[in-house]
This record gives sequence, C-alpha cells and structure tokens, in this order.
Amino acid sequence: MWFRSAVVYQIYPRSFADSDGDGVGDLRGIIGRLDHVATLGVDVVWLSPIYASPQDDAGYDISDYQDIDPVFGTLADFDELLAGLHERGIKLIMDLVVNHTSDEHAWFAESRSSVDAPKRDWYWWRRSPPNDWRSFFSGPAWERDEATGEYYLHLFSRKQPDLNWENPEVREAIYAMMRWWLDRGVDGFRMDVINLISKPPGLPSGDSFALNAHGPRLHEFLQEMHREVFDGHDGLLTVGEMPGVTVEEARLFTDPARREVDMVFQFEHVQVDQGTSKWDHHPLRLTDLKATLGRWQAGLADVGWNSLYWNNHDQPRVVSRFGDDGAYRVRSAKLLATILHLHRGTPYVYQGEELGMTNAPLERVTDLRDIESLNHYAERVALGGDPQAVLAEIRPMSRDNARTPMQWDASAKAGFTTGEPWIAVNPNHAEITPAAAVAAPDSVYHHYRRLHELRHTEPVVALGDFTMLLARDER
Ligand code: ISL
Repeated sequence: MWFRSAVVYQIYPRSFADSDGDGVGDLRGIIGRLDHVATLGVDVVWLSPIYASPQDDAGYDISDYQDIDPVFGTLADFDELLAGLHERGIKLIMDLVVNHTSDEHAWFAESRSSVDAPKRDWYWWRRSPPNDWRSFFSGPAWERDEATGEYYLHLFSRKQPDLNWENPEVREAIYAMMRWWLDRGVDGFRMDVINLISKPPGLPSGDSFALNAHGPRLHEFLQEMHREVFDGHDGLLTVGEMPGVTVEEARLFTDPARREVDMVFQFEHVQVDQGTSKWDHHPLRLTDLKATLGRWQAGLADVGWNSLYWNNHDQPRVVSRFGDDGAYRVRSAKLLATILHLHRGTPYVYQGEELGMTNAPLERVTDLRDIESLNHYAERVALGGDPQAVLAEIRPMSRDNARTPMQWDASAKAGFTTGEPWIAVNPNHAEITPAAAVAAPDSVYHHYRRLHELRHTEPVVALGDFTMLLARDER
C-alpha cells in the first residue's frame, strides 16, 4: 500500500496561480508552478474541481463532469498538467462531487422539465417538502421549482440538487464518468461528502446533517463503485470526505478487505473549537485536540488507515487557528507540521500551508466571497443581527480564510495574477512567500520538505505505532 508513506498536496486552482490575468487561477498557472510542488517532495496532487460549473459554490456545483470550465482552461491544458506531474513522478487525484450536480447540469435540466421526464427520478422530487431539513448553506433544503411546482432536495446550495443514488441509472452514469477519467490517466479520486449519498429511508424530519451522514446503503454503494470502477487498476488513491463519520465507521470504510475506500477525511479534530455550529467558535482546549487525535490513532491502529490534515479549502489556516500567527508564526507552523506528519496516516498539505500562510483579515463584508459565509451573514442580519457582530462571528471560521491567493512573491498581487484577484491577497504577502522561505534554511517550507523526506526514508515515520503521552496536560 504505497500511499501509506505518501504525502498529498492539495491545489485549489482558483487561488493557486493565474496565467492569463483574469484574476482567477487556472491550469496553465499550475503548470507554470510544478517545480514548487515537486521540490516540496510530495507524491500526489489533489486538484479541487476544475469541471464546467456556474461557480455558485466555487466549482463544487458541476454542470459537465467531462469538460473543463473555461475559467480554468481546456482538456488539452489538463492533459499537459497531468503529463507534467507524471514526468515528475507525482500522481493526480480528481475531486469527485457526486452527491449533487449543478442545477445547470443537463441531467437536472431534463429532470426538472416535467414530472414524466425519463430522468425525473435522478433527483429527489416531492409535491411538498416531506421534512424540515435545513441546507448546510442556510435556509430550507427543499426548493420549489417553477417548471412543475414540485420541490427538489438540495443539502447544499439551491444550485446543488442532490442526486438520487437509489436509482441504478444514476450510479451507472457516475461510474462511466469515473472510468472516463481513469482512462485519461488520473490516479484516483477525493470524494466530496460521499457519506451523504445514501438518504435515510422515508426522509424523516430532524437534523439533516446527522440523518444523512450514515445512510443504510452507503457501504453497498462504495463496494459497487469499487467493483465497477477501481477493480483492475493498481496504484490508485481513493479518499472519502465524510463529515460526521465515527472511528468505528471509518474502520469499516478503510478496511482493505472490504474494498471501499483507502482512507476517509473525518472532522472531529476540526470541530473541537466550536459549539453548536461552526460559527459558535471558542478558543482551543489542547486536551480536547489531544483526546480526539489520540482516539483516531488508536481506533485505526490495527485495521484501516487515517488521513491527516489541518487545512483544506474549507478550513481556516491552522497557524492562525491552533497556533500563533504573530511573533511565533514560524515556530508554531513548524510544530503543527511536525504533529501532522508524525502521526500514523497519510498527510495532506494544503497550498500555502508549507509557507505558514495565515487567515485573512476579512475586515468588511465586501471582502467575503464564499456562499456559506455570505448566506449566513444575510440570514443573521435579516433576523436583526448586528452586522459587525455577525461579521466578527464569521471571521475566524470563514472558508475565505483558506482561499486567498497563493503568495508567490512580494509584488502587489503576490505574483498570483497580473490582473485583479477574485479575492484580495493577504496583506502579509510581502513577508510570507516561497522566495523568502527557500532562502531561509530554518523556514516553515524547509521544515515541511524535511518531514516529507523523513516520510519516504524512515519507515517508523509512516508506519510506526502511536502512544499518547501527557493526555491531560494542557500545555
Ligand atoms: O465547510 C463546511 C461547512 O461548515 C463543511 O461542512 C463542508 O460543507 C463539508 O465539509 C462538505 O464540503 C465539501 O462539499 C461542499 C463544498 O462546498 C466544500 O467545499 C467541499 O469540500 C459541497 O460540495
């Protein structure tokens, strides 16, 4: 299992590098920066969605799974990127977003057209909302559609209707699409909210998140996908993103004998600093973090496999969140990197983490771009919330913290674009850049690079077991 000693680097294309000056990162921008990725010593790149999309949820709303959005480039650019990675010995995994499509996908256009449409049953339609479910992006999860007057389910934005996995035609269409990407040469998939695909029978009222996270057919669907898509392919990497997954469930999903996925992204350690919701944020108690990390290490010690992450495009920057992004920025970023890489599991490093990039100031509501933050702001202010107080509540956890442009150099737009970036560059971009980091032997960057080297050369780093020391020590 090669991936046990591998490191994955996540690229969020919108914010990585812009080659054509339109202010949005693109595939040719990534091609121009491949040496940065290779020098870091990673084995796999995970690319956030680059498919055709209205970009309502920054590409997680896909209108054509087999084409590239013009903002990112073309299929020819994609092939060139894939070849450039493979030449450097790096694999590429794609983001697979199949709990939902965009409402502008041809499947949904047909489905919504009439109650008798052949693809009507590809999504969840009801004459009236059958339950009280809320969308993860605020508001109700059922939306009335003008064409027929019926309601469709969207656990995320109203432009992200949920696919009906109960329908075998849906599953076969998805598997065919996945085979098409494997035939093109990709090396696996990061599966977006894959634990939401099996809906609870009868669609009962209650907490939509908890009810949908553990559907009864989930294992069956993943095993079927394995048979239909992955069988006969060597060297793939599959990782299921599963908010709400428990350690006990993760053992089942990642037990190689069950042939489901190689590893899952769990969320417990990125929820230790929040109460009832992500906006109910409180300072970290270190013992809470230790407790959850320790439990996951123990739970997957003999069966299955962990994935390890602090950051991705949905999480605030870890050095600001669990570290100190002021005087001790470099030291705390290195400490957090060490913790990540010395646990048992496959580490995932998110672009800019290797530089110790920090949260964004997000001073005004006009600085926000993400639909989740904007919807929450609108909802709270409409209910009478004080705009400044709502913004203060959003600031520490907004996904926009992770999405500011990659900081390549000290120039005005951080070397990210020659145009106007779609989201403001962090004002600290003059200090935090690869150029500065490469020049300083004790930088965060060199620390990550050395940790990756250790993962490849010291079996104990990748495969050693884990004992928690000082579990109750708060320091
Ligand atoms: O960031 C979150 C909101 O607090 C998470 O709950 C997030 O929505 C969840 O992790 C699912 O994330 C994935 O699916 C979403 C997409 O917006 C995220 O970017 C993606 O990582 C819907 O496709």
